[in-house]
Parts: sequence; C-alpha cells; structure tokens
Amino acid sequence: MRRGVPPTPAKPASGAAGSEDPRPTVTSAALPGIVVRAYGKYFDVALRDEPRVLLSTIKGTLRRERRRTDLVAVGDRVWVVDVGAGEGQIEVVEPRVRSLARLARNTDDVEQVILANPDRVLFLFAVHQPEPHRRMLDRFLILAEAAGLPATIGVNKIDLDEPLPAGDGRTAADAIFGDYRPVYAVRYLSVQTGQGLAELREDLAGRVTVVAGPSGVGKSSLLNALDPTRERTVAEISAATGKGRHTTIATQLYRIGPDTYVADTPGIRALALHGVPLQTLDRCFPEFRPYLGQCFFADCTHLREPGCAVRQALTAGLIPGARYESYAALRRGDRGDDEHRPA
Ligand SMILES: Nc1nc2c(ncn2[C@@H]2O[C@H](COP(=O)(O)OP(=O)(O)O)[C@@H](O)[C@H]2O)c(=O)[nH]1
Ligand SMILES: [Mg+2]
Ligand SMILES: [Zn+2]
Repeated sequence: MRRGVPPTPAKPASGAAGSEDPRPTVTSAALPGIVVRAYGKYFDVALRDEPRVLLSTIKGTLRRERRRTDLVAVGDRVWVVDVGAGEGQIEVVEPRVRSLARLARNTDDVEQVILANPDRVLFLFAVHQPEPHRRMLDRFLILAEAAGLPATIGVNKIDLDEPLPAGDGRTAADAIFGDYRPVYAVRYLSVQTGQGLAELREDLAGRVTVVAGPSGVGKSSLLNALDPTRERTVAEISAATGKGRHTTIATQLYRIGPDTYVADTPGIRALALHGVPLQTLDRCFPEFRPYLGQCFFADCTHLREPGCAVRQALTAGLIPGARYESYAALRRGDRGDDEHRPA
C-alpha cells in the first residue's frame, strides 16, 4: 500500500546524511498528492487527503537529475511540502508505472509525457451527431492496447438511438458497437438524460481515466456532469493564468471523487500510431489473439497467406468483419488520415 508512508525516492540523493534513512529527501512535512495541471515550471498538486491544490515548484535537487523524460508530468504521484500561501514544493516524484508519451519535437529519444500513470482510457463516441467513426475508434483502441491501458468505450447520446429500419431489433448503436462487446466494456450513455452515468462512475472510481474522442460527442458535457464544479474551476484557472480556456492544450486532471480523476487529453490524437510496429498490430486486436501463432506462416500478415488462422476465424464468423477490415487497412500501410472519409 502506498498510503501513509512516503516512498523511497527512485534515486535517493547520493551522500545524504543518515544512511539508515530510506527516504533522505522527504521531510516529515511532505504531503502526498497528484499533479493535476502543469504550467511550465509550475504544477498544481491536488493533495490526496484534503481538498486543497498547491501551486508547486520542483525542489532544486530534483531538478538537477536530468532525464530523457519530463521530470514531473500531469498524473505523477508526488510528495509536496506546503510552503504557505497556497504554494508547495515537490520533494519526491514516485516512479511512473506507465505513461502516455510522445517524442519531443526534433528528437528521437526524449519523450514528452502527455499523462503519467493512467489506469484506464474512455473513448467517447456519439451514436449520432456526429456519426461514429469506426476506423478512428479502432485506431484509438490500438493505441490503448499498445500502451497496455484497459479501454472502455462510451457511446453517448444514446437518447438519439433508434432501431434500424432493417427490423432485426438492433439499434444503430448495437450495429456498430455490438462488435466490441465481447472484448471491451461498452457503456451506453446519455449525459442529457443521465442514462448510464451511475455505472460509468463505478467504472471510474479510484482510478485515473483518460477521456478521448472526436469533437462534438459530449466530452465536455460528460466531464461537467461528473464534476459540476469543473466549469467554474476552469474559468478560475484561466483567469489566474491569463489564458483563455480554448487556448489550453495541456492535459488536465479533474477530481470527480476520492482518488478518482478524469483527464482531458487533447494530445491523444497526436500520438497517432507511430509507436506501434506493423508486425505487432495483430496483437492489438484482442479478438485475434486466440488465433495468433496458429497460422501456417510464423510471420503471417493475415492478409492473403494460405493457412491463416485469423482469416479462418473471420470466415467462421468468430471475428467481426469490420474489425478485420480495420486491421487489414492498417496492416497494408493505409495509415492515411481517413478522418473525413466514411468509416
Ligand atoms: N442529445 C444529446 N446531446 C448531447 C448529449 N451530450 C452532449 N450533447 C450535446 O452535444 C454537443 C456537443 O457537446 P460537447 O460536450 O461540447 O462535446 P465535446 O466537443 O466532445 O466536448 C452539445 O450541444 C451538447 O449539448 C447527450 O447525451 N444527448
Ligand atoms: Mg469539448
Ligand atoms: Zn494469419
């Protein structure tokens, strides 16, 4: 358990006095918290055990350890000393368990952390307005798989859902999102009527969840419903930093319950698929996994080789056709931006 006791820093300051002390850089006054917002050298740290947020800087000794990643990023669990007047100093950054990152501009080995320690990602789409874009969802899911992040699919505006004219009883939402139910948690939601929000809160409780999705699907509406104080908070922060809220491009964490945060991450689309080698693409489709390793060719691309177990599963109806089509298009190298083309 991490509660209560300050952790041993990832790299204890060398030569510090008291060799018996496993945490030489943490003073007893340090409080646990999580970085909820970054502004250059300043970080908002939400304290774990009280509602306050301290505007914090990084202790000099920490700053000297140059690494190939951001020293402190939104989502990092830290220990901070309250220095008064609502300000703090970050003394320890707990080791990151994972991160959503991209390469910093003009480098090939320095990463820029979009969010540290996400536990889960919620991909939000709408059943209509805008129409869901399957290929975009599939690409998001590949990113989540490659990052080892469990994904939940939220289908908002379910109040607009209707049975399909074909008359097989399925609705427009089922026709698209039904394919994903065997392998992902799919939640039908309506921020407008409140449908599904209680269950979604349970999914999110005690975790840090990244929310991503195309514009217009209701991400802001959902965050506001989950945290009614958010609108006000954002406005206050904007006034304090002199930046308009629409110019905000950095990740922010919103606290929606005890140890429960949702991250509004505009950067996720910029991740694209660069980090996923084509050879590992098949493993990013959970419904393919039972068949991987069973193809005749060990390096089967599952596109046209004989003896392909994945395509046999497809033919047998064990893999949804549209999911296979997404895979095949990406595997063929069709990574182009098809955002504006029909799914
Ligand atoms: N019918 C319906 N409209 C919704 C729902 N949730 C959000 N909207 C509307 O969808 C539009 C876009 O919402 P917004 O939260 O700005 O989407 P964002 O771009 O993803 O942040 C707004 O006009 C909302 O009022 C819903 O559950 N049902
Ligand atoms: Mg929005
Ligand atoms: Zn194959």
